[in-house]
Amino acid sequence: MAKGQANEPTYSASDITVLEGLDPVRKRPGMYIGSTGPNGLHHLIWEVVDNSVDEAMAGHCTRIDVTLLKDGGVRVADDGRGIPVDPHPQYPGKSAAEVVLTVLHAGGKFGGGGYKVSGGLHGVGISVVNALSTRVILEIDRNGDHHQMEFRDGGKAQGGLAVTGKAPRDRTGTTVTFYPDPTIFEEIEFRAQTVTERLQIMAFLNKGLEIRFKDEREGRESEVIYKYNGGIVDFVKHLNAAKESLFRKVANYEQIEESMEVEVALQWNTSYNESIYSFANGISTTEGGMHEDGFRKALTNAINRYGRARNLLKEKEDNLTGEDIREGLTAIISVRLAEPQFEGQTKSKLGNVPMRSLVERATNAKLAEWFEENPREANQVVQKAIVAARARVAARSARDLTRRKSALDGAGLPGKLVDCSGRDPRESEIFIVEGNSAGGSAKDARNPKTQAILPIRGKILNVERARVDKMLKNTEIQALIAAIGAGLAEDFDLEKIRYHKIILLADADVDGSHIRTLLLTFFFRQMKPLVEAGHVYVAQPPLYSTLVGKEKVYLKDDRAKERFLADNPNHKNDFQRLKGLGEMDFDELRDTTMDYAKRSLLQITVEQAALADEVCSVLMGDDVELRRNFIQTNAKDVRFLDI
Ligand code: 0RA
Repeated sequence: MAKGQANEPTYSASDITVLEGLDPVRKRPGMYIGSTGPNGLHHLIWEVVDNSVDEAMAGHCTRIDVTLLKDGGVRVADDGRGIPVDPHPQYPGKSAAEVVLTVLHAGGKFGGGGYKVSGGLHGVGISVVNALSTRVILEIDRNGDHHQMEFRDGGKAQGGLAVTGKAPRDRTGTTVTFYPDPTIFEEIEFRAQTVTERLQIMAFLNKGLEIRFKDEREGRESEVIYKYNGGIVDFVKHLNAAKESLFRKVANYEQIEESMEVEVALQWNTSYNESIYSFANGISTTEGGMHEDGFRKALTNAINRYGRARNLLKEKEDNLTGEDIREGLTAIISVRLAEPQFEGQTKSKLGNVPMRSLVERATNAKLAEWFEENPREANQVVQKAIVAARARVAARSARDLTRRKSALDGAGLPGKLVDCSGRDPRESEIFIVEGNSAGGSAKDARNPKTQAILPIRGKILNVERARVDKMLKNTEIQALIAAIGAGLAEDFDLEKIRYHKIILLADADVDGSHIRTLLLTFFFRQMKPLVEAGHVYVAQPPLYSTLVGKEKVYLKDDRAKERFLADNPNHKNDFQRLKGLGEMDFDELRDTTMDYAKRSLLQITVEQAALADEVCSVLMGDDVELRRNFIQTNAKDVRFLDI
């Protein structure tokens, strides 16, 4: 019988099976931790650490140690009050601690105040970690005793909680050691960087809390301590460390009401990007929400009021827009509330309406006060926003001009472009070539029906360092935009691209690497969908060639050469070193970059483009030490991204 018809039996309470214990978690792990991939695996750590952080937020814990053990386990130790060890009133014969680890959603504090981390996938309880582990060891120091208990195979208690000795003098705290179940997870290897990134943010968000990370795994030993007495003020300083801040001070204010609190820290830098990061109960809200809305609205309001009051903005002038004001802004908004509602596609948008009003009121009152107390800084912010507003108007007219131009003179293609004759973008490619001479050889070697050539002169503009209006005045940039034919930034329309392969052709030396980095930054910042859809490529001209009989064989680099020699021990050690694009002859250029069958192209990923962007943004910073560290860890090339 179809569902919902009149005589369908009705359900009564007795029909609903009460799911006991942890079986449901093992049956549908995704419901509790999101996935059984790397995200879900790391979620186990977050779950345990969140409990310790809750204890810190309640004012009872000052230090958390997270250790990746040699044998694949994870240990999280805190110096909180220790999970209660006395018998649980509702579960005869069981300690409260055992209940916390074996009953779903029993992880919360029994009564008492404080904000529990309880949104989205968080706050499901340590019992979930127990359910998804082959082994869990629980240790509690409380009432002067050291207690211990073990669970196996998805949370089966191996005897009860037992006193195994004395606690170290005056010590209280909880230590949870767990081993993820390999039959549940696709992979059970933790990634240190994923863990440390998160721990560092937790330390920033919990002022004064010391979080130590230790990797004891063989060959990967490392140790790091995060402790920030300045909290989110230190977070802002950290984010701006690689940039040039507009002034030294970091504005900071907080407001606490009955069941909600907000803390904000902000500073401007001389860049043109906005970096606002918001959190609710320590959880990153990447989709924004009420707290961000309230902040933005009040920030715009406070700056305009200040500008008017000080006559920095004249009567006849328009108000500054939020966008102008947020240019170069780095801000952290951290809120805590009793029952956070996480909404949106990725459940990372805060939905609690009263939070908007709290953040708005706090910002209107306290940020305005900060501006009054720091007039020099406030003036700088207003001046920067005024310049941004002018640039915005200039950029609009520059963009309109570009648009009108292309509407008027047909395609409006740049004079330097050697276009292909074919009109199907799917079959067309454009080579962006460094220098005019290389452009000339490329023109001879190409297939004129499908391959276009755009020579560009030397180094293009670093778009990280220039505002949109300046960028649009640059002739090389103009040529790029016009040739690709799909606009830029918000107006970029992937449907309109004139070529499906945008191929960067530059030498394998430092200069070539520099120009590639600048171009990738441009595409990443201004035509991101192009990168995301995989239309951007780098041609990799080989370093060597050699003759096998009459056929010329190309070898990418020294490794390829060695491998070739190993495979062909009788080959005469006679290799020609190719000097670079400018000096390649017609055949060489055709074989290595133009000929579909022989050439080697590297499709650029979003990650690679993002890295190029970071290289550009770091290179403009003043912090030499940070710059050196960044380049050493991220870019093979000493100066630029080497792909
Ligand atoms: C329930 C009640 C109390 C503390 C905790 C749980 C607690 C849980 C975890 C998990 C990791 N570390 C933890 N620390 C504490 C309050 C106990 C009291 O009132 O003394």
